[in-house]
Amino acid sequence: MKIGITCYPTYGGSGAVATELGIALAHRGHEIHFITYQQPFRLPSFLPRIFFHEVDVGRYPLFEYPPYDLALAVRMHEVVLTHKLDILHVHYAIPHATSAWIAREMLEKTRPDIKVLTTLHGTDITIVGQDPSFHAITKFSIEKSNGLSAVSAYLKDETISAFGCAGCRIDVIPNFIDPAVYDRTRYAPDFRTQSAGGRKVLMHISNFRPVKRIKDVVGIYARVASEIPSVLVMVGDGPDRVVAEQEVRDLGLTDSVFFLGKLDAVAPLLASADLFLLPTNKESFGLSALEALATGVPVIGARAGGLPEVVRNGETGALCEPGDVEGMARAAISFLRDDDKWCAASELARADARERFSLNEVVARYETFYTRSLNG
Ligand code: GMT
Repeated sequence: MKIGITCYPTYGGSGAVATELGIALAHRGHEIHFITYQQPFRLPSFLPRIFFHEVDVGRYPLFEYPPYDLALAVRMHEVVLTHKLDILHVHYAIPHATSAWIAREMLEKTRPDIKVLTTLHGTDITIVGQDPSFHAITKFSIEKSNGLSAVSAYLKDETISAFGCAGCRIDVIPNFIDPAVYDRTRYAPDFRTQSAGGRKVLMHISNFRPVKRIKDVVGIYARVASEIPSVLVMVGDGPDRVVAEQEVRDLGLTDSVFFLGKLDAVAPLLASADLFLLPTNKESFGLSALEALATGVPVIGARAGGLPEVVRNGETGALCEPGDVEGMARAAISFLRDDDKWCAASELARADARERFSLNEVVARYETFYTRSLNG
């Protein structure tokens, strides 16, 4: 198949999943065309059967808000015609599903067979899509897609309750990991040996947006650190990084909290972690948590959104009510104090991630999703 993939190419789970899906599909013989405003961050410079088409919005003094959605639609239209694509697969509904719908309308006469498939990832449904400014267009674009998938059953249910989507079929296709990459035996635990000085390592990776409850991450760590020699490693960047840095200063923890900024490859770093913290309000899936589990790192997080579909509470980690910083800290301490408990959770996490979320199985489900839409 010839598949166009559109996603947010910079940092974020949806862009990571979309890019790794494209790479895996190319390995399986499909031709992949990324149509994005920047080279996707997880895409290496060259891979066979993978092409990158940059969307250039241009600049014009009249445009205080350059119409990216239209530039994207025009680029999609052009790439479909030039490269004879079968499918446009967009990740994150806004504005990608809308641009793809426009492109399909433009192709009505020349390529009436082109299919638009949309994968819903999270805040496109739970936050942005429900904002009154975007609700109607999100509902419209979802309903106009030829196929829909959501990364968790929770997100599927949210989509139906927020948008109705009468008659929409939504396939639940979870996110995935490459077991060969998320394998702690492959990497030297450099952070642990060189920066943690024998202390336990707690880790958080995100784009530091308010939904992530970054202050809770620091709060959990502060309670753990008062009982167990440990460090906190914060990976990523975003609007709440300054909030977290201030909280760390206020709590006098600057010597043991490390802000590493954005990193492209997190697998080697995860190999140094003892616990992963993800107290997000409503995580539709929690790709970073899955990457941690696959690396054998138990996850402490919120019993909300799709995270309970990823983390087995009490087995591969612990989930508490959102905002229950005390409870999460107690759970973290119980894993860090008991080596047997930690080892059992770590091994189960690694095995469970491989059993339920391995790249090959999940990518095959996307292929079925594609084939069904082409035949439908
Ligand atoms: O929806 C977002 O907030 C952005 C998106 C992203 O690009 O990182 O995150 C969502 O998609 C990821 C990949 O499917 C999921 O692992 C995240 O849980 C989800 N984020 C939220 O639901 C907050």
